[in-house]
Amino acid sequence: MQHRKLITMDEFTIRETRKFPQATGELSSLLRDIGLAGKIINKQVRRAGLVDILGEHGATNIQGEVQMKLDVFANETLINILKSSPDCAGIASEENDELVAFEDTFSANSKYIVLFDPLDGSSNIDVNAPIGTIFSIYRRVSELGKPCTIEDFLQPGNKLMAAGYILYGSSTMIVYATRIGVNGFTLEPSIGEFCLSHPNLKCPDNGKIYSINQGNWVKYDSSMINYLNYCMENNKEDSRPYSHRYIGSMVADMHRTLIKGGIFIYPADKSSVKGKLRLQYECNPMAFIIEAAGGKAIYGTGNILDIVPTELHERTPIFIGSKNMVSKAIEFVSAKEHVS
Ligand code: AHM
Ligand code: MG
Repeated sequence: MQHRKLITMDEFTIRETRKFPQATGELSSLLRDIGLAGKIINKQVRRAGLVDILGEHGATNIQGEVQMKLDVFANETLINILKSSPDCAGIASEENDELVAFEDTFSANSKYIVLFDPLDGSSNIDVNAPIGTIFSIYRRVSELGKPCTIEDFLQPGNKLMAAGYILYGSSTMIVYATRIGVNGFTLEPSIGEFCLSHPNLKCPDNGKIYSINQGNWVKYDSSMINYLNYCMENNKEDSRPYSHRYIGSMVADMHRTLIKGGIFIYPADKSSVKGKLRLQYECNPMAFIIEAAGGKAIYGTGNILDIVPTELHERTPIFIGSKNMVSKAIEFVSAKEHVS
């Protein structure tokens, strides 16, 4: 095949599918649908700062349509696109209390279900800081030909087929992982295509950045305090003290962690005994991506990906990033078993 420098995500997913003669192309086509939703959401995100001069959210625009809040818009965009996709049997979203099973014949015969956080870190919108969409794809376990069921959505992360995120940052990127690796694509706005820019991403085994909301210090237990003191101590051998970076937008903090190495932590604390972040919408997909890139993700003593969820909107503490940094954190953090 002739070497081509510019590879779009669509072209890439088709090439990847061809490596597996038994593959039907359904997973690739689902990833392309999510990429399409990402482009539509991106278009609205890029106009977010103009809302005040073009009309408040909730106000009626020139076309007579009521303007939606961005997170609601992102949620509806993903649901509508996946509903019309022949490859998705149903979805669960951080924004919806219940799962949505698509009941038409095509959808009922689809193999896959999708979970997503449509616009994570949305409190950052007001200050023009990066935000993101996070998604996970599982093969359903319920009977084909019928609507999907809750069992499809309560699978542990180690059953994921693919997961990824779209980062609306200084540029817009989609990064997704399958069992064969992690690849990143940057949106080239002039042609409206995600182009392969970060092939075969690997998370460095070590890093120099720790990322946590240190403002919660008074709520942390002594093991967390000891670990944070370790991060801030001088040590020439492993370049401590580490730098502290915390955007407060998981997708942005995790993207930096994936590329540069480091550790991202959202621990349990005295007021949130299971932490803040959601297992199925935030932690599992990020854990799957980081592990596919050679990193590590734990909740305490065990791996995030091994937690069997018991409800749709479960939370878990998370320590995720460069494998050596996460291993070091385990030494400090008193084992807090995940309680579902
Ligand atoms: P959200 O789903 O309501 O946007 O909350 C998730 C976000 C993450 O992106 C981020 O890592 C975390 O919440 C920040 O929380 P905090 O402000 O407590 O540090
Ligand atoms: Mg979120």
